[in-house]
Amino acid sequence: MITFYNHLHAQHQGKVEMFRGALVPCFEVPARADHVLAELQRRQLGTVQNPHTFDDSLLTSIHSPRYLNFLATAWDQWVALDPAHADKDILPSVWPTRTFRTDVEPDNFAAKVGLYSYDAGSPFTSGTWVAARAGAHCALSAAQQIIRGDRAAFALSRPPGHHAGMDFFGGYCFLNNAALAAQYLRNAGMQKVAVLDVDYHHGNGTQAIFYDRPDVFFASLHGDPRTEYPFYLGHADECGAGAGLGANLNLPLARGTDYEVWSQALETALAAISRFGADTLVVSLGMDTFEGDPISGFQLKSDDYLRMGERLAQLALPTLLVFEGGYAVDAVGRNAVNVLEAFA
Ligand code: SP5
Ligand code: ZN
Repeated sequence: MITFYNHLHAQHQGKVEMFRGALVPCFEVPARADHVLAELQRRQLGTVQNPHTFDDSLLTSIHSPRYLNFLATAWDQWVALDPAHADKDILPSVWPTRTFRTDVEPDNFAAKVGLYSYDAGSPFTSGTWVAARAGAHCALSAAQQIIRGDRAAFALSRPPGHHAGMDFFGGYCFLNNAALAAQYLRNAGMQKVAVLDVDYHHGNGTQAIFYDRPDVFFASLHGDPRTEYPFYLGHADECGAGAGLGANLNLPLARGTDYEVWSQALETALAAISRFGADTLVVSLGMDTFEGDPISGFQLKSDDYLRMGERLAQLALPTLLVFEGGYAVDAVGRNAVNVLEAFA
């Protein structure tokens, strides 16, 4: 399986995120992707390439022009406010919640940051736009590889993507790589694309992007949002809307879930994907379901990822895997490559 590796990922390097009233070191660190790359190379699992470049206009297939403009200019606006900002991360501190307007873009920079975000855990840094854009290009390159006839492709990138919406960042995500890939596949002639999100956290961005569409099925296994991030989406009664009714499936699971229970939910998701009649599969491959993950609550073991990879391969669909979360840095390479090796 070919891997498109985001060679610019380390340019996104947040320092701190907000947690319980304090700024704590980021969990989403460059070493995550470095370890996956090293393990891929150690096991010699196919070629690794830098992404192809794509026109920025492809990003507007998913994201709004004003959001993309914000991402592209945010760092310069931040440093223009005060040169001393150059060694500080951008974090939002004010948001337009219910009853506020979001149609008027404010001039004030802090207000813009809040307009385009939903949490204080996702620092925007000097290289965030460059890294996120190259990451989107990894996902698009992998989609192109599928269209060219490959059975599978892997987009190895950070920052991750599945929490990013049409016009907002959050959950360490800025551009929705899986959604961009799914839309690329649709534009290139695939008729029914299924996105299977196995990250510990619900893929709220991906769900929202495709919620009213019948052509992209979204299925997610995740920690129950009553207790787990991102809290405000991901419940079992979210089934899609309008023409997309029936094309969204959420399988929230309790903290402490192990592979025996998790894999039963996987069977439910795979059966729904089959009934949908998917011709292509995009997997949001988060590794934060691991028992050793520092911010998550499932109990999957390293060997379980071999079983996961085998099971995904049995669907016999062209499959694009996109790296998402996973914060047990020392294990993330082993676990991710277990999925890929068993799949191949
Ligand atoms: C892509 C992805 O996995 N994003 C996850 C974003 C989670 N952000 C909230 C993290 C809360 C951290 N809690 C720290 C608990 C320490 N015991
Ligand atoms: Zn996650």
